[in-house]
Amino acid sequence: MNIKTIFTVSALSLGLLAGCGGGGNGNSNKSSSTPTTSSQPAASSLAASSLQSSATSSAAFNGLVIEAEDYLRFYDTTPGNTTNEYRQDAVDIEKTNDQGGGYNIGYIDAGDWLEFSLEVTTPGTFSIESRVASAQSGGALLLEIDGKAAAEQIAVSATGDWQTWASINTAIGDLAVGNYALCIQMKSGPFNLNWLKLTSANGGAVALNNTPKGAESSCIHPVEPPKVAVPDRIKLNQLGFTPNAEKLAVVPAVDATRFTVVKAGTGEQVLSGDLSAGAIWEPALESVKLADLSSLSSAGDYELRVAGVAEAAKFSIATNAYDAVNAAALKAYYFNRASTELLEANAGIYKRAAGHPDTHVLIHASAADAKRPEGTVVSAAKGWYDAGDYNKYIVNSGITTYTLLAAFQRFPTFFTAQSLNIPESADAVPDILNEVMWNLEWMLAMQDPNDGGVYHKLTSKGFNGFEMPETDKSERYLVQKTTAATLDFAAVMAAASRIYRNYESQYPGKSAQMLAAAKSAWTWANANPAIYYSQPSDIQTGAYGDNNVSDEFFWAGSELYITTADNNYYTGLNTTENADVPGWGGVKSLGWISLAQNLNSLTSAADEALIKNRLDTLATGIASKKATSPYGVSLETGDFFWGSNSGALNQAMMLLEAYQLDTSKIAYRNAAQALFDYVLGRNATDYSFVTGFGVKSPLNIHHRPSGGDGIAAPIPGFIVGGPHPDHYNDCGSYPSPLPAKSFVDEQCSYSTNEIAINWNAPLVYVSAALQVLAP
Ligand code: 9MR
Repeated sequence: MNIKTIFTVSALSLGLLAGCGGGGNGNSNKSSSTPTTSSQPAASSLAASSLQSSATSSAAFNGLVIEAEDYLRFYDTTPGNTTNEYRQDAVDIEKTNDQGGGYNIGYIDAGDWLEFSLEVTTPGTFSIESRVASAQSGGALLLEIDGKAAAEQIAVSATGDWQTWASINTAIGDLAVGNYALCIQMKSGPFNLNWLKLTSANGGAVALNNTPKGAESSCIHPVEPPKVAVPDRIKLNQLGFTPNAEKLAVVPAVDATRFTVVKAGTGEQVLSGDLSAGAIWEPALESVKLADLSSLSSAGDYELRVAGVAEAAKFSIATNAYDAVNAAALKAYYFNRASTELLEANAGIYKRAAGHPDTHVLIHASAADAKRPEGTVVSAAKGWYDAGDYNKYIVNSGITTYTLLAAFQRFPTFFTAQSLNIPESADAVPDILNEVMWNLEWMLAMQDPNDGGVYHKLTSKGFNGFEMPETDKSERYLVQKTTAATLDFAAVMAAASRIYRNYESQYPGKSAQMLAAAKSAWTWANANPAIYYSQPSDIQTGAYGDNNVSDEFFWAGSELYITTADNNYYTGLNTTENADVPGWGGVKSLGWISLAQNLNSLTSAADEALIKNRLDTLATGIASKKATSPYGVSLETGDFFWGSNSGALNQAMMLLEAYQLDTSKIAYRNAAQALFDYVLGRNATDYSFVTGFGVKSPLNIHHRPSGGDGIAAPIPGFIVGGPHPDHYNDCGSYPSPLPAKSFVDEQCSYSTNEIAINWNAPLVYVSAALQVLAP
């Protein structure tokens, strides 16, 4: 980025068009480049004398066409040159199929800009025609004259293809005689830009100037550094608390030093206390104080009041505070089932037809071998859709399915008492295990019976539109067997085999089948220890790529050891591995969790003290961050990544695992409660991030069924990904660049407002755990 290039005129074929019309039709293949963010740009510039102008004479002014590729200065947010045509700086220029040929600017991202210099020779009222093409909607540009907006931002909607061109005419008003800098500010991409044409309806005339105006480009707008703010409301867990939970609220750093709590309705004061000193929480640059309401433990409805804060915060205390959110978070899996109709009796208003039978799935070239050549038809029905899309990915299914089983293993009484009203609810199996079985059956079908290897994903070639499952008829494929998918599969199957052993009469033979599947997957992975996912060129869906599988070996080895009691698996483990916060690409802690959960049945080969220590060390670190946080939560700036809410909940899950090994460590439970409070409202966005729960929750989630069903309210019980500052240009603008505030409740925001099965799973675990462990 910001590559300053020596530019010679001989390298150019200068476009000297004076008026192009009509839309070309092309088929160039284009996608937007990987975005990077950057600080304030420094302009790159051309030698002033190196360009010729394409101005027409002012005597008979018929319009001035400015070829986009003939900019004088530019800024490009992405490093490198994707196309290497025409000029070799960071701007991506490609040949155009538009009428008149030549070149267009492509791979446009928000933040890019191009600068030209105009010489108005006769005053007049001017318009600018922008020649654009895009296969997607959502592009936008802003025309600036001398650094000031010359018109409203121009939306670039889809033209049908990257080389199907359309003109957008924009009035820019009066210009007097003189020299002006024209800036094309790219406000959101991707789209392509071929040229701009200036015209005047009342006799004005303008020519191109080859010298950029001023030493400093007026296209550069200094970015105001975000300022510390005092929030305008109290933030707390919008679902309330169980009686013995630590109950913290974040309060704006107003002058008041005390808080009071009154009973809702009667106004009777039941508690008052000191607020903590004001401090700034860095991820949101918010100046806040903390109110500790923990000494209040009687069930009821309350209001927290602080002088100087306009609105009191309502909250409640109940022993079953998290029953409903837990059941909804689990029921969300039912709503994301593939290959089945959702009946009104179970799904209510969210009933829908069956989609994606997945009984006719093709082996993709990347997965072909002698026994299953490309195009072989395989059946791999059932399973859950991964997220807002309709594809099914083994790596992400691995951690998801396991986390639900781990929740059941820890809290069997809680889950056995629960009824989700799913089709299997009447049987003798806890609903959570019925639901998990829906995905396990699909996972089993993802193993190649010929060699034990497991396909990475079942997917269509690209993401389909926002339609209901039954209307998506895209061909679906099994793509590439990988070591990561095979090991995740082995781990889940070994763990599931232990749990479903107790349900042999309901699932005859399943436990044994799963263990055998785990073993053959393990064998394949050891024979193929480094086959990493590589996205084939014709596939565009989620990658879940992972080039380090030491953690997957650790997890799978741990599960096979626990299930088989074969010491060879344990001695093969790299027990120098520490525990960390798990995620789809980092799963070693799932092994540590299982070892901890099964301490009573491990062979003497296992080092009990070591296992406990691994979890305890991690929990100590997380709890100490919470202890010093102005928000009373362990999250720091680095914790705001894609799916940050699941990062928070996975931290909480690890804390709660450590707490259950030593229930004197109440700080671990409190730190977990804080993270749970965070996702349910004690955060810088004021959202409860779970659909249908809390005072203010996301309405426009990136979830195809919720977007396509014609029902305003999204399906309840899904946690959205949450704030993080890298937006991949998915939506026009975000309310703040600050990590903890970078969230928008828009369907376009797949980077912050999508839902995913691996994000819901720790919500299920943590909501059950906190209710059971702090009654
Ligand atoms: O959760 C995934 C996140 O960690 C990655 O950064 C992101 C980009 O690769 O993909 C996320 O997973 C998406 C998956 O690839 C496709 N289905 C939707 C998932 C959630 O956004």
